[in-house]
Amino acid sequence: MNDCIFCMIANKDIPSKIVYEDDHIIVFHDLEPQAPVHVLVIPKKHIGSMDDVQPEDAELLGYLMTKIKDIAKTLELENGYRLINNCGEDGLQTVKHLHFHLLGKRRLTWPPG
Ligand code: IU
Repeated sequence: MNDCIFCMIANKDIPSKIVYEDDHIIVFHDLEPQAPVHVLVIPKKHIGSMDDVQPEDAELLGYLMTKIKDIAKTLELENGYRLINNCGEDGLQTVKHLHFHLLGKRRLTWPPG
């Protein structure tokens, strides 16, 4: 999508600190980290949110999920981490390109605010 900031990051039209990339997903550091490690894992394909996921996205999103543990290992999150998706207004989603926050390197609290 032309005006999607995460599509621009995926296309390298906007610079980001990339942690991992392949043909299907890209992982980059969040600009406003909420933990010592805070990266965003996104599919390169533009999907607006969890609410926009279609049956044909199952393989892509299944693939993305299988990569999380490898990304966590690369980031040395051996003590654990949290994977978060914010969806829609009540979920406080601000960027309308599906993304998963991966946070770690501090003891996180529960429940989230
Ligand atoms: P949310 O789940 O949509 O609320 O999270 C969007 C995240 O994207 C948020 O943590 C921002 O700091 C982050 N972000 C970014 O890393 N780079 C950007 O150019 C923009 C947002 I816009």
